[in-house]
Amino acid sequence: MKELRIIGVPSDLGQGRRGVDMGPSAIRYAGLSAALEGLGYTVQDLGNINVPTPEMKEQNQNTKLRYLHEVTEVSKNLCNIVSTVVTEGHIPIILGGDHSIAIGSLAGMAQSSTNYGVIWFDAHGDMNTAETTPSGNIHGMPLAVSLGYGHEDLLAIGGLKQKVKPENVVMVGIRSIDEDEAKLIHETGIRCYTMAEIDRRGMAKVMTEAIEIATNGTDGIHLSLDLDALDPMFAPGVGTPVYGGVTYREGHLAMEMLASSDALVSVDVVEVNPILDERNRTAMMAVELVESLFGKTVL
Ligand code: Z70
Ligand code: MN
Ligand code: MN
Ligand code: MN
Repeated sequence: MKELRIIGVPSDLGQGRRGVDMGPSAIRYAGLSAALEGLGYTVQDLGNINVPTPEMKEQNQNTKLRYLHEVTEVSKNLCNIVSTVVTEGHIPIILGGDHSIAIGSLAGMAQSSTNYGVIWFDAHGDMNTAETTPSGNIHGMPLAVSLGYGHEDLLAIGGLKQKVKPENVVMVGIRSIDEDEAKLIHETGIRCYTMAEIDRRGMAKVMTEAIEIATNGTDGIHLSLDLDALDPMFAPGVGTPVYGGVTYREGHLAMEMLASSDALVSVDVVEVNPILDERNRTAMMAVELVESLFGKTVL
């Protein structure tokens, strides 16, 4: 059995609201390591990556991308650590932080293979570029960057421009896309399972297809799990909650189906914000979902 490595990235540089930098602590406190050890895994926590706080003055830069320089540095460090973990044959579990950290995790994965499928579990598309972003927040851009679209500093992380191939990328849980962001989704042709489609066809069918697309000719699946994919009823502690999300049961079903696929190679768990949470519920939800992802069943 593969061993698991936990990497914390306490970054809130990719978005406008403080608190998400405490995500790794909250998820650890909710019992992540013990839960995974309880499933029989060998788990090693590698601690946190060093991340500057937003109060340290943002480096002067002529770009509307907020904290571009700092996000770039953090992403390079994460890229190196993820790459080492995967080269050693282990599965990285990368704890955010906001979703900008996925730039570094996917760059790290791409060091050993540019042939991973990606399941982007999110309310949002995260497919903005400098041209389309309404906010300047880099957490709205990581999927675009990984597909080879965006600021050259972000594309250069890890040395290759395109980290993943659009034909093996799927989005699940989508219900909030910016007007200009939609164009890039159509242009790249990535498969986007909106909440409307999940409602019509059911999570089981959607995940069967999603896993098929993400494993078709690939070396495995990277899951990027943004907790705001879940309905705020089950995951209130996120910076940008959107009504009408994935339910508790649909979320677990999706993770259980991924576990059965036996194709998971790496996972991000992002956007847990303890300041906005209720008694650490969202971090506990995150741990529960990760347990299902790594094979927890009733019997
Ligand atoms: C918006 C933007 C976003 C996560 C919000 C929001 C993006 N599309 N991503 N929460 N995880 O600012 O680009
Ligand atoms: Mn912030
Ligand atoms: Mn996201
Ligand atoms: Mn989101």
